[in-house]
Amino acid sequence: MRLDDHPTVLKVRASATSQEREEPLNTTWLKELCKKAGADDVGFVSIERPEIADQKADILSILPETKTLISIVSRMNRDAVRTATRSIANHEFHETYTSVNETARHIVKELEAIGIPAVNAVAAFPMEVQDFPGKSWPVSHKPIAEAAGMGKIGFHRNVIHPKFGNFILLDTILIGAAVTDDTKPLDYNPCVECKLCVAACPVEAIGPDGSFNFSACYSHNYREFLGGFLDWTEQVADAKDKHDYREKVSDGEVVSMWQSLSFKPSYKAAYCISVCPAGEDVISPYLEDRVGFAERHVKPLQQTAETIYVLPNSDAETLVPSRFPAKTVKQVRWNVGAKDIFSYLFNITLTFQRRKAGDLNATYHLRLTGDMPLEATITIAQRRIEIEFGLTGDPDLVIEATSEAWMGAFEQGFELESALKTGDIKLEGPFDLFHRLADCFPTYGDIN
Ligand code: B12
Ligand code: SF4
Repeated sequence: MRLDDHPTVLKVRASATSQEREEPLNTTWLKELCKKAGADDVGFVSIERPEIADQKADILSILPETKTLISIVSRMNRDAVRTATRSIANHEFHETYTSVNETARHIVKELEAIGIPAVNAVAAFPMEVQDFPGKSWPVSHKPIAEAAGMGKIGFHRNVIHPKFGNFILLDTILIGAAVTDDTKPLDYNPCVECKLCVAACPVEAIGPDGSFNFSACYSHNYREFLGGFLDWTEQVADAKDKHDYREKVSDGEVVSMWQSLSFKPSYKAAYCISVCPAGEDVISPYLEDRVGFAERHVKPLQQTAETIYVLPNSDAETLVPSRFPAKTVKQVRWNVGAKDIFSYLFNITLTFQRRKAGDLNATYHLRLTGDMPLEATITIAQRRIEIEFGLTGDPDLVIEATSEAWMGAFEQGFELESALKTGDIKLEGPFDLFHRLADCFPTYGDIN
């Protein structure tokens, strides 16, 4: 049969709805469509906007026709997210993830029906995790939401909506059409810098100076997600017998893992979101009685008796027993392994421990030799770390090392003296600064 005579071709050609559409799409109409589909708020960002330039290539690899991004906001029920009964809070997170994805799918269907290419970039999991620990999220919703005027990133690094506060989850739809009007970013940040998020986080992932300790949040809050699951399977594999296993993992932990695998994974905390008073709909009780607000919403979380997962020699390990006597710490392994020296250097920014850095103020020149030669400058000052490629500024210590020796330098059992003897590491400057640098990180490697 000739293609021109095929029933599909004949039907399409005879059809009046030959998928013609007017472009640019009218944003009043599009906003109405999104709200009808269930979005609580919505904004539009052109693919050409500078705020999202670093994401453009990733976005076009998902949908090459993309011209506009629709940022979708879905509200969570506040008291469910706030309660110290975290199974209820977790249910609220998961139900909202499901509903924001359903809203986005519905919008995509409507757009596809009128001939507009569209893809829901998905609110959370599933992600591209097969490349773990590489970047697994196809699209970063937070910067898109900020560009679309849906809110601003607050002290705790979550987007705070001007009205709904941080009790929202985000999603992005990529569409192959231009729109009449882009929405503009907010001209203020709804975060009131009360630092209740700092007070509530059991692992101080949000530093009082606004820094974010990725490894602290990831090791505790995400115990029953990616890396924590790898660690748990290794505990099973390494156990000599059931008694040995029971010593390492409590029945409650096993059952909790079962629940996460059977239903949806449980966040261990997410307390930063629970306690945030920002946003027009949220802030009144805080304005009326700040102490009372903290008693009601922060204290119950601080006083919850629970296991807190920490990396060996991390800030959290030291901090939890003194700040939260009701909580018990348990060491876990850092398993966001690095495949090459670039990801290794990035990895150390994720595991930097600000309190352990203390008053260290030093510039390190790192010269890596061998298969993966590289030069980098590491600066530690005011409890923050910065890494730049190339050698800049006056170094306090020059470290020359083979890439392998350098990658092993923070592992359990590393001995500087032997590395200096073999010549795998050479230092120019006070040796003490090498130890001070290593002390800024938790101990990587196996837990005894
Ligand atoms: C990666 C991720 C995380 C990471 C990093 C968090 C972070 N601050 O970025 C971890 C696992 C720690 C995490 C925790 C949580 N997350 Co989260 N997370 C994401 C994800 C997938 C991407 C975030 C992102 O864009 N990061 C890049 C830039 C924009 O953020 P950044 O702060 O500058 O970067 C930090 C990290 O991302 C990290 N990083 C950057 N690049 C890379 C690359 C690699 C390989 C690695 C390992 C790390 C890493 O280093 C940076 C410095 O700390 C998004 C979903 C999505 N697809 O967008 C949800 C998202 C940001 N998470 C969300 C939520 C709710 C949470 C939690 C409350 C847990 C929960 N119940 O869901 C906690 C809150 C922790 C906090 N205070 O930030 C919501 C936030 C909603 C809002 N109102 O803003 C999002 C948007 C999901 C959604 N669909 O709504 N999350
Ligand atoms: S709890 Fe306070 S400091 Fe933290 S994000 Fe919310 S408003 Fe900002």
